[in-house]
Amino acid sequence: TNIAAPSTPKVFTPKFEDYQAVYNEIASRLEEKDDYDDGSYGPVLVRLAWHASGTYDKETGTGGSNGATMRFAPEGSHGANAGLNAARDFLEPVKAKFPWISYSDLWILAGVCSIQEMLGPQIPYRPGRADRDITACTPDGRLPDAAQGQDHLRNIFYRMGFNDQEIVALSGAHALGRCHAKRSGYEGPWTFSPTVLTNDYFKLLLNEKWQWKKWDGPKQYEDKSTKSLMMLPADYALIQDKKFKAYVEKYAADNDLFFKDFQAVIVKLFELGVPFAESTEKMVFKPTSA
Ligand code: ZEM
Repeated sequence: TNIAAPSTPKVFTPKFEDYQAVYNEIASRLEEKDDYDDGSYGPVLVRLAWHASGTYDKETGTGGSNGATMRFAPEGSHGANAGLNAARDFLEPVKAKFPWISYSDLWILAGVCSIQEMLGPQIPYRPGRADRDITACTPDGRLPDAAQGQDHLRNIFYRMGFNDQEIVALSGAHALGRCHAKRSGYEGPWTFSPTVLTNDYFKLLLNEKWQWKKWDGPKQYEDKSTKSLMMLPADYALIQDKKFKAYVEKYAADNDLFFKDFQAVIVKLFELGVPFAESTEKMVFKPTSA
């Protein structure tokens, strides 16, 4: 008689193709749901990935994208995260279709996908983030305050481990998306093409004349000629500070340099505090336009 050997339970180990399938699903939802904002959920998905990562503190090793702790009320209801439920809700059906991926990996993959689909540089991706519980929520105040200037930016971004050049390169993400009065109090987009990643943020910051917007909202700048674009005090600080301004000038003059430096710094941001296994493969996803 045959005695069957006890069968080993099958553990699903996702491979590159599986992550590419998640990428493709996010990309097709981006295309399909084009009635949101300026025609894309891409910018708010980039903001979700940034706010998940930007809580990192290099001294204590706390915060960062490993954990997806913004799912829980203490962190989800921090003022800085207002409105990001739109991005999290957008991704729920993707999570339901691919339940093996952690929220933490999914949010970062959505940021990577959005940047590529909005014609930015290719962003190499490594999976390996695990969701953590409510006790891993970070305290309020770790993300930058738009009302403040260069000293504050340095305090916040040095805490994550970034230098001046990296602060400026990261800020170029404001080529994308807009401010929503109901979320942050601020209003309007930074560029005329908020669903395409370009170095226009730097060009406009340098070349437009900026004046205080006359309104009863928080202090923000508007461009003098069309009054349809905006800059936050924290954006304007990048041309008030000599060291920052030198990088703004470089990126305004050279989109390839901006893309190269943005790619490097966004990978660093997305991987802050993530304990990858040494063997973790770097994946480069195929954009849908390629
Ligand atoms: Zn933002 N950002 N950000 N940012 N951000 C907003 C929107 C977006 C700051 C900030 O206060 C704000 C980085 C850095 C900094 C994006 C990406 C990145 C908004 C508007 C504010 C107020 C929110 C709203 O009302 O919806 C400050 C002070 C920063 C310090 C430098 C970095 C770094 C980013 C990515 C790498 C993006 C894509 C948006 C647009 C979101 C959307 O919904 O359109």
